[in-house]
Amino acid sequence: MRTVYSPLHARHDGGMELHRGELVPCFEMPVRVEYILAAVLAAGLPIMAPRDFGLAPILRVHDADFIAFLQTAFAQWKAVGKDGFMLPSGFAARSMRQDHIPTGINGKLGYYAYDAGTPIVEGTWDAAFAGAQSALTAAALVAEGAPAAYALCRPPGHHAGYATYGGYCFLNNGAIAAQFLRDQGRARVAVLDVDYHHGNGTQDIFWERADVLTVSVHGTPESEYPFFRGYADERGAGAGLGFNHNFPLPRGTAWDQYRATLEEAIAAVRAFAPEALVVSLGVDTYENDPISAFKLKEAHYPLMGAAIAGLGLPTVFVQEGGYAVAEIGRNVAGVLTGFEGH
Ligand code: OKP
Ligand code: ZN
Repeated sequence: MRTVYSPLHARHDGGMELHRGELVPCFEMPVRVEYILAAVLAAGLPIMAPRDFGLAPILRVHDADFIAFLQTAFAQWKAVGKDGFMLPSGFAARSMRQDHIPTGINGKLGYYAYDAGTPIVEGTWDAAFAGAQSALTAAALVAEGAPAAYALCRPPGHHAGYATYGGYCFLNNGAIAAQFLRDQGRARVAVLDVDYHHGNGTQDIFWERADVLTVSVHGTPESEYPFFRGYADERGAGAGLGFNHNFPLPRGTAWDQYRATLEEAIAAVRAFAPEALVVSLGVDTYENDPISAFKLKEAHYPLMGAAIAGLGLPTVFVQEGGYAVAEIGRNVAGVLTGFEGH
């Protein structure tokens, strides 16, 4: 399968994030991509640049005012004399107004963001836009008949909702790819999210939809980010009721338990009989990940890829998390080669 990659990802270099009460250097850093690129090249996957699909397929899953905010936020920050990176410091939480978007930049940040760990810098929009184009290009390859394609997106996407950002994510690359496949005529599309963190943004976007199944296997939100989504009783609403499946697992989960749950998730995808699959591929399930607590080892990633390949579906892999930077490349390549060689 081909890897779609843009060097523009490097324009997003967030600086610092608020992590468990302390301002620390961002875990989600540009060098992650260099390790992944080296590993997928070593595994023999050809690299290509994204095509430009413009804004229209992004606006199929995101609110137009939210997108305008992402495009202009840094300029507004500069206009009030600031520079560097921006983090919100007040949020539209319970009992606060949800029906008014403040005109000032600090209010806007708190309106659209839901954590203080996702800095925006001058190049964030360019990087996020390029990542979305990579996801769209991978989806187009699959729509055109490729059995699989891999979008090396950065920043990640699965925490970005219809009109919200957080968890290092701004544009939901996996959701954009899934909607693109729908718009190319695939009647039912499934998103399988194997990142350590619940894919709350993808769940949000397709919550009331019966044509896009969302399935996530992740660390329990009782203790793990994003804390307020990802519980097993969240099953969708309206027409989408029964088309969202969450599989939270405890901290310390190792391969045997993980594999059994992954098989349940895969069975849910199979029962939906989708015409295409999007995999939100985070490898922060790895035992040495600095912000996560599963115990998967390098040897398990090819097994994960082979298990996903067992679905026999045209598949778009979209890069999400993974913060043990020196090892994530091998783990990503392990999933992709395990998928191809199953
Ligand atoms: C993004 B992805 C914990 C801070 C966690 C957010 C983690 C986002 C993960 N106190 N910060 O799903 O890999
Ligand atoms: Zn993650």
